[in-house]
Amino acid sequence: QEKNSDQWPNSKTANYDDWLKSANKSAPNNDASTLGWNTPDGIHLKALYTANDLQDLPFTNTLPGFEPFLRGPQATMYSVRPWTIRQYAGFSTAEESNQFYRKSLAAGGQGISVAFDLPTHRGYDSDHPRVTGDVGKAGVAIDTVEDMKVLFNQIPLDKVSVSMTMNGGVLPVLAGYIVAAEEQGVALNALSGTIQNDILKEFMVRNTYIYPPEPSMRIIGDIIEFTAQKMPKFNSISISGYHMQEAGANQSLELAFTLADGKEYVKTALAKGLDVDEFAGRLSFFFAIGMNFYLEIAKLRAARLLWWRIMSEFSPKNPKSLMLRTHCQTSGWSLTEQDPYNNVVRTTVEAMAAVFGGTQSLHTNSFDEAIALPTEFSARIARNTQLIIQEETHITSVVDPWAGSYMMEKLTQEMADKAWEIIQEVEAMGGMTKAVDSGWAKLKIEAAAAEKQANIDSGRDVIVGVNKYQLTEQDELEVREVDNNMVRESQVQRLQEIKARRDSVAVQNALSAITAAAESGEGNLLDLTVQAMRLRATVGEVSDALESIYGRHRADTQKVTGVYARVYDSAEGWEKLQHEIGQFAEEFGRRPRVMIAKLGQDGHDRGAKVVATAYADLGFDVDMGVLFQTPAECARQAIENDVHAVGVSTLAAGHKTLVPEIIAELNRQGGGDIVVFVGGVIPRQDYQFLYEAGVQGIYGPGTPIPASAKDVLERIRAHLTQ
Ligand code: 2CP
Repeated sequence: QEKNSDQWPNSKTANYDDWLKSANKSAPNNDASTLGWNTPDGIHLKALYTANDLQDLPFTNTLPGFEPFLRGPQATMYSVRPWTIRQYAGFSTAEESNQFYRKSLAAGGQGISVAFDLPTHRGYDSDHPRVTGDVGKAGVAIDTVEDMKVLFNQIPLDKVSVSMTMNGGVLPVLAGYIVAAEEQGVALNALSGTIQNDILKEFMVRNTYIYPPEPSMRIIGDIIEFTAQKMPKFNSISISGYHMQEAGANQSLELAFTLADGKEYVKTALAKGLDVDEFAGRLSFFFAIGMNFYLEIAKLRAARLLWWRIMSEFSPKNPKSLMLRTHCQTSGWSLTEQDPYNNVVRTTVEAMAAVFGGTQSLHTNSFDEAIALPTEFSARIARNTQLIIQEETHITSVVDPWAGSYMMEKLTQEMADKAWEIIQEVEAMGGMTKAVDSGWAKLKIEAAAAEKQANIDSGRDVIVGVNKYQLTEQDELEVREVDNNMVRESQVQRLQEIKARRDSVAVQNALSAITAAAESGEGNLLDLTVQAMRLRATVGEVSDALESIYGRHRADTQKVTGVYARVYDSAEGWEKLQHEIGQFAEEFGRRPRVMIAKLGQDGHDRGAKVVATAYADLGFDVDMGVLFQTPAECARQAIENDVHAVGVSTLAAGHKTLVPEIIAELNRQGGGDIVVFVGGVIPRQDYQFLYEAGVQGIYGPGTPIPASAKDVLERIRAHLTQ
């Protein structure tokens, strides 16, 4: 008998056991229960999720714009207003960066995000002798309000929101922006934007701190107080996990440490006597979005859930105090130097994860960022990636589209639980300041980084074009180069003119008031800095005024051991290389000794730390250079420690100035026999220049560490036997 074609046929129902039986047939070892992926967080991402996975989950039926905000801080999210396209940029002089911002706003950018150069981050004026290789390199050089005014020329600061990535040098930079706005005729309470102002992660991973932790926390408290009272539309902090993931942290570690940092800042502001609702609604966050697509979406959903949980403890009355709002940036670490157009695809996938996770603001990386600063072309593709998602795909029409997915709901809760465990561990230590101070948090991230690198070097984690499907030949890529000397000269000239024009006595008095407030603990440091910057004090002078009381923080150089070897040592060649190092020791009476150094103000030390760990695991004697060394200081340490080789890790484009200088210093101080090699972000166009300067080996991103180690060993040997 024919069935009624208007009705669906009955479906035979299957249960999970039926599925397992069937799946086992095609699964390796006939065991489908292990299919999927064990994430570095210790979560098992299963091959199949079912309705059973939703049982017992407490938050699968909530709504966006309402507690616990898992589904988003706004009721309508992107269906009314998509996230802000906010591309982080800045290089060379204020004039050049201003041109770049204006073009980018005209072409669809929706907010500004300023990258400052490393001297500004570390509180040095452009004429300081420690920063010759760094001025204008990885961001724009700012010395005074005059630079700030040029930076924002013809950009209406009452309309365009401005994010500034600044931590160590936060007082003079934020004050400079405030005064520039004032002189544009914009009232303080009309300013909207965000200052990064997150010092705890600087001590863990980013390293652009100036003062030790305690006074640094006071500065943050003063900024939160000032902005809460006078700049109601300004986000006083961007509590950042981004750099933790960039430094190697897995998603749950990034999430946990970031939220624990957030809690610490809340406590700092409360200790100043502020009411939680006065400031909590203007705390914002910043996460990295890497290639673990599902985990990243889950991470953002879990972040909102956990922040609501944490903030509930402080009993705020305004729901905004419970909401996590965040900026995201696609992962710079996931970009490859090899076959770089693949990076457009990576960035697109990551951008989609950020959007599915419900970010408020997004930076998409340019495909050439593993090599140099973005060109206009690569910056356009990066911006258009977001515009295409916003305006062509209709992804924005639906709020939290992954809600209700068996997998996504389960994963969100698992991510929240994993991070919560770590947060509890931090609490047991007495909070994040203590966890950071003891070095524990940093080592946790470094261990994760070493493990990740070993997984890549041994081929377990695939990176297309790097450890699989490599190109035999690669076309040269056009890169942007900054003429560092030109920028420095023009900055120095402007500094001299300003110093000649200003009322030096008034400036000196304003600086003394800052020093006095630092010493007494009284007064608001941002308020006092605004007064000094109005009078044309410089970034360096304000920093010195504070440093005279606070001192400069020096990081210790502990490193993890054994982690790289544990993951890698099953792979081919490991034992052979260890054996060769043993032979070297027998032959020359000691192990090969290398110093891994960072020069100038480049504090990105993930690569340096991972290499140091792996080399030590292989059997080298390894010394770590002190961060922020000048070439002369580095050469002295290398000679005193009697190393065979110095490896310079460079990520901030200072190599063409600093590497020839270290070689010259080694020669000058009697260490001409020390082999110099270089690793990090170096455009291929610069290789010949470095070889001619005397560099013996260059190991770009993606070089397996054992391969570089073998090469270094051979070069040392050749040197000793020549
Ligand atoms: C948004 N709004 C809405 C809706 N969506 N109102 C009603 N319905 C909606 N659906 C409102 C918001 O409430 C807000 O108004 C306004 O629109 C703007 O939206 P927003 O979501 O606050 O976006 P935003 O102004 O872009 O702010 C986003 C963040 C902010 C995350 C809160 O902190 C930010 O822009 N951060 C960027 C940080 C950054 O760029 N960092 C650069 C890192 P109200 O404000 O009136 O509520 S560079 C990193 C490098 C790597 C480094 O560090 O070295």
